[in-house]
Amino acid sequence: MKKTFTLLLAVFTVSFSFAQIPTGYYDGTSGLTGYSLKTKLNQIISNGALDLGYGSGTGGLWTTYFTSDRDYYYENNGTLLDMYSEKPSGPDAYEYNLGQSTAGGNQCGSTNQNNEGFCYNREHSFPKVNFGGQSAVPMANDAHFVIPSDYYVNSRRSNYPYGETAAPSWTSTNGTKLGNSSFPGYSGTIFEPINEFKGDLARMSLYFITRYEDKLASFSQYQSATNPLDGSTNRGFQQWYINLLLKWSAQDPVSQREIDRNNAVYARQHNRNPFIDHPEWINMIWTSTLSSSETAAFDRTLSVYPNPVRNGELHLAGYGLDQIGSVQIYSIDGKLIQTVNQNLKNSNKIILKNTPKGAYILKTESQSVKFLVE
Ligand SMILES: [Ca+2]
Ligand SMILES: [Ca+2]
Repeated sequence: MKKTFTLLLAVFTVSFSFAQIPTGYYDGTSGLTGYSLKTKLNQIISNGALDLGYGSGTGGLWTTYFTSDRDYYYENNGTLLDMYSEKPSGPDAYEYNLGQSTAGGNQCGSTNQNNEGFCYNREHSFPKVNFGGQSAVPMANDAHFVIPSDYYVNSRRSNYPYGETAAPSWTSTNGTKLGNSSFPGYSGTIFEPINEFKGDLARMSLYFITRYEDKLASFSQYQSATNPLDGSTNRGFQQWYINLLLKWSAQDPVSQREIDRNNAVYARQHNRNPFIDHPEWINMIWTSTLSSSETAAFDRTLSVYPNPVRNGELHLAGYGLDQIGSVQIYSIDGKLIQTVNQNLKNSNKIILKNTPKGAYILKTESQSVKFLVE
């Protein structure tokens, strides 16, 4: 009897914690992995999605923020939750009331000021210049990645990709940084949010390349040095950016605030961010498998020595190694075994893990090579 009750309770608890995902919303995803899962999610989250407009005065995104972006988690006072100024462990340097100034709010109007704390506006967390600007809808109006933020920090961010910097040239009141990238694979200027929100913003960018998968090829006309899109419809972003977003998503897992935000945006816009509902899908899409063309294609300029590998470590040789910031080791049937985030400029030695005797594929962003372990 007790056992039955415990089981019922477990079933109840599970169904309760997912109660906000509409029944059947993700039907058809079972058994899918890799880019076929991503394409299925594209269909699901595009179906019935509303474009509520950017909003002038009180409409569109300005209205959505009243339910999606309030602080009930830190100061817990219902002011705007701005990820570029929120200080999770201390009082914020400034806080914003929602709404227009005529109603006592701090929404930006026609005058702005070049310092923090003056007003909040709308920030395309994936920069709109990368997909055609404000007239490119529904992208430009999508609350799943267009977030409220301080006007001045937003303007300092400009169109730079997210990233990590070891030498910030500017730091905001909550520790958000601007500087040259120290993340392997990119050396341009980047914008680094605080740790608390790295996963939130990573899952927003992964949403973008899934929701707009069928439009990604058309965005290649907006390619620029600061645009991390790679022109493909499947992977979406350049490999270094995928590596960054996957790292951030793993180190800052889904929080109650993100779940609440996803539900609030869904209530308005009628579509969801699947990577908040099912964060395990991120690795299933971007790292779990090689496509059959990738397992077939090997590049002769990259080599492994010694081959076969006998003592659990290998070295890489070839042209352009100093540009490589990460490699993946796959089993011969295309399953990811190990990801090595290491700048090969510093060392070309790789220590293998979980590789019993057999054949493997080592893959960099642009090359792959087969090797044996004995
Ligand atoms: Ca706050
Ligand atoms: Ca977070």
